[in-house]
Amino acid sequence: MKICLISPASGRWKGLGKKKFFNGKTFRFSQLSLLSVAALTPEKHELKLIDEQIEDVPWDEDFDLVGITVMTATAPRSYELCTMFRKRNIPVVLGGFHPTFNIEEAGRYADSIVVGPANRAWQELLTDAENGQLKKLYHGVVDEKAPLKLPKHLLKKSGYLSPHTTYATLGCLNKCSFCSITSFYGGKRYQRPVEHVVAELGSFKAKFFMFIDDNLTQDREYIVSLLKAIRPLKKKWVTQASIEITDDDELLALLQQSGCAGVFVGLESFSEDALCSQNKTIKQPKYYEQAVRKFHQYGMFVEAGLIFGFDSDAKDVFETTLHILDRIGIDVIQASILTPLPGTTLFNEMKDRIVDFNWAHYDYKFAVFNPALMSRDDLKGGLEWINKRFYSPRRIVKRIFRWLSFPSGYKNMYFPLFLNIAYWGRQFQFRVKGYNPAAVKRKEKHNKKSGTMWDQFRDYRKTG
Ligand code: B12
Ligand code: SF4
Repeated sequence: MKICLISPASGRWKGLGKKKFFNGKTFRFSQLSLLSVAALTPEKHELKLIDEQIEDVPWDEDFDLVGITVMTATAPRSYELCTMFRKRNIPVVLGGFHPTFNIEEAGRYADSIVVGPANRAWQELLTDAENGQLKKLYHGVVDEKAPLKLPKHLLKKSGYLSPHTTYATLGCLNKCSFCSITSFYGGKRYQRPVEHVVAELGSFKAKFFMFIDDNLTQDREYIVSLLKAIRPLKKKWVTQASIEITDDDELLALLQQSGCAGVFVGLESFSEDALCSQNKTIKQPKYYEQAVRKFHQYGMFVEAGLIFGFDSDAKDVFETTLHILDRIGIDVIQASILTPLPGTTLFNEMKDRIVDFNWAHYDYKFAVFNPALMSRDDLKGGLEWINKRFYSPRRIVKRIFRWLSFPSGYKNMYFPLFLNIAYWGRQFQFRVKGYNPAAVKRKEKHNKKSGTMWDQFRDYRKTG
């Protein structure tokens, strides 16, 4: 069969990679979802892999089967593609997080749905498709013992920061209520044999790679043996990690020696109330400064994941957060709006407060529910404001000088510098403006007291 696997994109993401400047290459670092599906495909089939952020869907080609990977934010575009392909009598299969949690909805658009991982399900589905007997639903399983032999030649490599991404573990044992991982992996965590990971890393031609693991460091015994095994490869890499590891100097030293240049840490908020409301109290915010210092001491930059829109977040949360970020020395941020993704505990808790069910808005940049202490516009405006302020050229320069003052700062300087410029470019390219809702409130108060010139003029006219 001739099979086309598609990673869809819509709105400003579609074709973003074709732009000359700030084309989002930095953020397009993994296609493991589709590459993993491709790797499970017997060689007798012909495969094409399309990433809509970099290339167009080849409408003039004939395919026997189309497979689409779907996140909630890309669901509307995926359904559009389903309709267009099915008009041409080409059967379409949907897989990934969104169809897994929305079987009925996805089933209205596609011929088949793969729930969970592709392993086993995809091979069975292909046999059924060849026999013209596609079933509506397939359930997959994780196979952590299978070596990853990913057909990376299918990628348009120039469109990615690095085609060298991999994982050592899948899933996470924590239960943060806004996160889809716990439900997707049934609260379990899977670990690949260390020797498989090392063999795969050894095959990477480039020095730099990325672990996409959600919580790489959760099992100490495993991570220690993995780090010791990858140390001789002399690679440079980044990953997501939990802040609690900053209590473990031996582990931090091993991370540094094995080439870890930086970590993405989900700090989420500096409010303890907010973290408690989401089952996320791994470390209290008062320890964040000390933790960041520890990462820096071991030569790792810190990208903080931040979420806004918790019920305890008032209008001043953006300026307060910016102030703390400057003070504690965070190098990079990824700021998001609290988003109740289907399949999460948060979604069930918030169902009645959601006012926007357009899935395309579930990309962490829109307020899809009514926040408790501000308006939806304030939440969106505040998020854009903090992004713009944090990535202002003045702050970037300051951060880079601070970074250079660290003992071996110049060695890994490339990473925070590159990320800061990339994020600045994104705000610039998407014409992000935003506003500080707290400042607007202050201004309103001030205006009420003294009255604006227009108010005075109007009053004057009224009273003659
Ligand atoms: C790397 C990554 C990205 C990369 C690349 C994504 C990619 N397609 O390769 C980038 C940076 C682009 C990205 C962007 C976003 N991401 Co992201 N991302 C991830 C991450 C960390 C790893 C994905 C991965 O490679 N996993 C490893 C592979 C092997 O597993 P997999 O993707 O689940 O694929 C398996 C199955 O799902 C299934 N499958 C998947 N697709 C298909 C298709 C077919 C046809 C079949 C048969 C099977 C199948 O088979 C695969 C093999 O077993 C995940 C977290 C995670 N652990 O999955 C979040 C995650 C997928 N991202 C998420 C989100 C929300 C986003 C964003 C919307 C927001 C953001 N800021 O992160 C944007 C989307 C922007 C847009 N509009 O397009 C959420 C999705 C939740 C949801 N319900 O949609 C996740 C789960 C993170 C989380 N903790 O909640 N992401
Ligand atoms: S947010 Fe991070 S720590 Fe929490 S469940 Fe998801 S992956 Fe685990």
